[in-house]
Parts: sequence; structure tokens; C-alpha cells
Amino acid sequence: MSGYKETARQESCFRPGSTLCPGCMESVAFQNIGRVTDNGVKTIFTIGTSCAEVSTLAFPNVVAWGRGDDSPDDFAKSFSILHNVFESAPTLAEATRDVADQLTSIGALDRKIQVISASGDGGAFSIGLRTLLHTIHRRARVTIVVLVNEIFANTGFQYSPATMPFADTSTTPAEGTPGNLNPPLDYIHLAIAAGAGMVAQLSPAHGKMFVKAIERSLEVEGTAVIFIPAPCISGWKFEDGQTVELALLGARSGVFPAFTWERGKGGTVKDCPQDASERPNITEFLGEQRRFGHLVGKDKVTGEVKVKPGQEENMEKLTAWVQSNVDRMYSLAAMK
Ligand SMILES: Cc1ncc(C[n+]2csc(CCOP(=O)(O)OP(=O)(O)O)c2C)c(N)n1
Ligand code: SF4
Repeated sequence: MSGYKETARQESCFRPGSTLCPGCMESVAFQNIGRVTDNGVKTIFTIGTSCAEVSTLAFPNVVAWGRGDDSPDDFAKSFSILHNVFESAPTLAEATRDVADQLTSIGALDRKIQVISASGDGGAFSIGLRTLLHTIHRRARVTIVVLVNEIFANTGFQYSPATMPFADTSTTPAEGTPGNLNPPLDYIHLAIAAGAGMVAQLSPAHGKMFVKAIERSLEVEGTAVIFIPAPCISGWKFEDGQTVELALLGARSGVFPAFTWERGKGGTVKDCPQDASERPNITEFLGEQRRFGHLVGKDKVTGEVKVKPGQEENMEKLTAWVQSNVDRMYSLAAMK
């Protein structure tokens, strides 16, 4: 494993020119993953339809992937990207791994490759849940990355199975109802139960931890799954420049705690105490996003976030959900 500073100096696979919203967490994630994978091993990336795909692979216009400006002569520097349908990035990664392993077994490929898939949470947890779980279940030696922005962003900010309770989305509008009424799918538990070798929930806001988790994901036995909480400027409705702040607040307040886990070793929850009094109040996280504007309001002068009149009961339910989420992460961390 290389040092953090060393990794930061490596060459990313993600180049300028994408049409992702400025400050989108997905581009920060790709920058980091790009640097970690510049490790002397050829990288093959599979990517399903999502913001991350339509905004970076607009051939013949911008293609925001590749290392350096020229086509690399060096096999290990070369970076291949395969786009396929919305739901099947993990399956395509598994197929790529299988083909590489077969070529190696007949002597036609004598160098290593590393395979990574990227999907949005809509692609991975709704239409693509089957492909995600079966690739994990077959212990394919790939890293699966899911960019969890809690919505189908690319097609108009619809609810996804990862949407947190009470969020206003285009299909769970806070009109007549207080936004989304369903708690999210327990996707971390599902990945563990399906047989993953490693599972993490981390964003680049936890810089060093994130980089180390991606590095480790390329080494472990079986399938590694990294869920990346990805605050979405347009869908969560916050101001430019707040992406990292919101990713940290969301993690520290207990909405998506920083978590790493390995089969046989167990896991850890970091930077998010189980005792609510030691965490930032959830209202700090909510108050920065207009998708919760029906629940809380921020005083423009004092900056104080207050629960809106009539929303006290919903706030209590949301606070209870956050605590159950943190407790669940601690129980998953205790599993081996
Ligand atoms: C089978 C199929 N159904 C629907 C679509 C339309 N579609 C393209 S991207 C997308 C939403 C992607 O959402 P998500 O996976 O969460 O990624 P995000 O855009 O949020 O990054 C949808 C519904 C499609 N391309 N293929
Ligand atoms: S809509 Fe959201 S996820 Fe999509 S590019 Fe913009 S910030 Fe990123």
C-alpha cells in the first residue's frame, strides 16, 4: 500500500472537460480513484448509465477519461472504459474479470488487470439490484463502486431505494405528504449478506480513509463494494462549494456514517459516535438543503436551524431513524 502523499501525486484517470455539475462529488471520487489505480496495473472500468456516464462519455465530444494527454504506450498506464446498460455495470465487470482470467490461464495474457465498476444508486439498488447481488454472490474479484446521491439524478431527481426519509424528490414531492415516507434499503447489510469480501461506506470527504479503502478494495479476496455518499448540488438543492461540508456533516450526524468492513475481520464505524449527544445535530445537515425545506428553516441572520411548526412529529421520526441507522452500522461492524 502506498503512502497518502505518494498516492496524491499519482496521475488520475479523470480529466477536465466533463459536464458534471461543478463541485459534484462524483468527479472528486473519480479523481481519487484515478490516482489510486495509477499503481502499475492496467485498469478496466465499467460504467452504467447515470450522471457519471452521460456527463463524462459524450463521444464524439468530451470523453473525460484517460491518463495524460497522449495515448499511453505503457500497458499499465492504459485505462479502458466500457459503457453498458443502466443496470449491469457489476455484471460487465465480472465478465471482464472472467475473460482476463481465462486469457491468463491459456497464456494469452501475462500481465495483471484490475476491474472496477461504477453505478448510481438508482442503477444499483432498483433495476440493477439483481446484477449487483449476484456479482457479489459469485465472489467476482472486482471492486464495485456505487455513487449514492439518493436519487435518479440524471433523469430528473426521482426517488431511489437509497433516498432518506422525508426528502423531497420529484416522485416523493413534499406536497400533501412530508416527502419520502420509506426508510432506505439496507444496502450495506445486503452486500455483506450476499458474500462481499469487503464493504465500505466512505466519500472523498474522508480523504485518507477513502483512498486507503479504494487501495484495499483492489487487494482483498472476493468482491469489494464501496458505497460513496455523493451529495448532489442540483437534487439536494444546496449552494455551490458545500459538497465536502455536507458529505462530512451527513457522515458525522449519522445519516451515512463512515464505515469499513472485511470478511473474517469485522469492521469499524469512524467519526460518528453511537451516542447522539456527541454527534452534530441532524438539523445542521438538513438546514443546508432545500430538499428538507418543508421540515426545517434556517434563520438568515443567526444561522440557527429550527423545526418548522407542525413538523415536530416528523422530526422526531427522522431523529429516531438516524439513531437506528447509527446503531445498525455499529452492529454490522461487530459482525465477522
Ligand atoms: C433500462 C433503462 N431504464 C431507464 C433508463 C433511463 N435512465 C438513464 S440514467 C437513469 C437514472 C440513473 O440514476 P442513478 O443510477 O441513481 O444515477 P445518477 O444519475 O443519480 O448518478 C435512468 C432512469 C435507462 N437508461 N435504461
Ligand atoms: S445532478 Fe447531482 S450527481 Fe448529477 S452531476 Fe449534478 S451534482 Fe452530480
